[in-house]
Parts: sequence; C-alpha cells; structure tokens
Amino acid sequence: MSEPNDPDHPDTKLTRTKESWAREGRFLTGRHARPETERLPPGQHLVKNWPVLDLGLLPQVDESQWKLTINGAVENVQVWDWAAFQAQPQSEEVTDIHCVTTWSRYDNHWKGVLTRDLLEIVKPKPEAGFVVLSSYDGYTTNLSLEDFAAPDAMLVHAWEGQPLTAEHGGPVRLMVPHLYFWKSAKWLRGIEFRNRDQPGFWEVRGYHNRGDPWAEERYSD
Ligand SMILES: Nc1nc2c(c(=O)[nH]1)N[C@H]1C(S)=C(S)[C@@H](COP(=O)(O)O)O[C@H]1N2
Ligand SMILES: [Mo]
Repeated sequence: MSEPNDPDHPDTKLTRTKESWAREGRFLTGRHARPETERLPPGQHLVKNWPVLDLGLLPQVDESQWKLTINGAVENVQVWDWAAFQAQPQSEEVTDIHCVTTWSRYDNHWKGVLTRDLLEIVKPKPEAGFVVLSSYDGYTTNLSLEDFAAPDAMLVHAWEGQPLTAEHGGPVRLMVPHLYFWKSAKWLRGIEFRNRDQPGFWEVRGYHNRGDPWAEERYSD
C-alpha cells in the first residue's frame, strides 16, 4: 500500500525526475574544481532567490512541539526541546549553498548551534564513524562523522536575521556548506550516531554517498 504521505513513496513529479537524473547522470561536467580558488563548483549556476526543494510533504512543526533526539553511539543522549536548543551556545556564519539540481546561492547568513558544540556535549563513542539525520517529513540522509563535524556545519534556526521559515526546514535544519544541499536535512528530528553507515533517502535512489560539489559527486556509479 502506498499512501500519499509515505516518505518511501513520495509520488511527486520532482522526486521522479530527480531519480531519472541519477540514472542518466544529468548535469555532469567531468571537471574537478579546487574550492580554495573556485568558489562556484563545476556545473553550478548562481541564483539570487532561494528555491524550495523537498519531498513535498511540508510537515508543520512549530517551536512548541519541536523536539530533537540525539542518540546512538554517544556518551550523553540528548532530547532537546526548543528552550533547550536555544540554551546551547549560539553562533553565526555566512556560507554558500550548492544544490545538486545545479543552483548555488552565495552569502547566506545563518544563526544556530555548531555541530562542534553539539559533539562536545553528546561525546560520540570511539566507534561512532557515521551519522544519520532524520526529519519530520520522514526524510533521512547520512554523513560521515568527519563531514558532520566540519567546523562550519551547524543546526540553523535563522536565516538573514529571521526565523527559518517552515518551507526551508524551520524550526531547525542542518546546514553543511561543503556538501550538496540534500545532506542538509530540513525539519530536523533526530541525529543518530552509528558504527556503520546507512544510506539515506537520496543515497539509495542513485545519489552519491558523500556529495562533494567540487568533485561533482552527484550520483553513485
Ligand atoms: N527533511 C528534508 N530535508 C531535505 C529535503 C527533504 O525533502 N526533506 N530535501 C533536500 C534537498 S534535495 C535539498 S536541495 C535541500 C533544499 O533546501 P531548501 O528547500 O531550503 O532550498 O533540502 C534538503 N533537505
Ligand atoms: Mo536537492
């Protein structure tokens, strides 16, 4: 049985199109760029607006209902409600977004909690090499612990000085600027630390397991 809200079968046109791009290897230029000298990764173009891309399920989670569970291979399991999240050390950053559908957007101003600060609290166990993010729309995505722990990765709740809107993943989403934006889970609900990797929604549908934009890691081979 496939229900319209079943995240395993999000029967939207965009989801079907994105699966076919992975099969065809669309947008690949075959170039490798150097992030130190080339700000725009190969095959990307700049946009001034901020497009909305997701499974089309738009979960409505307001701040009073939102909870984030951080568990798995950690010393200190955490369940943060909105007040607990706001009580964590807050940071600000300016980063670029690179979406695998080829748009990039420069100079996004974010406010939130650095993954580095989160890691100091939960203390992953030595065997934890991977992280799986899960979201209120049923979406999942996976990262190596190293990528999750990047110095500029953060759990964001504000963009350009305003609360992150629901369509962009509010109350809280991940933001990992050095990987394609599908790794940046919207409507964040859970962070599970794991001994073994577990590919997420797009990673099992033809998209690359890591997703480095400068190496054009768009699709799995
Ligand atoms: N929970 C959730 N997070 C998600 C997605 C999704 O469908 N659900 N889509 C991903 C993809 S493919 C992209 S490109 C970005 C888009 O974020 P935006 O809509 O804020 O631009 O969110 C990512 N995070
Ligand atoms: Mo995407």
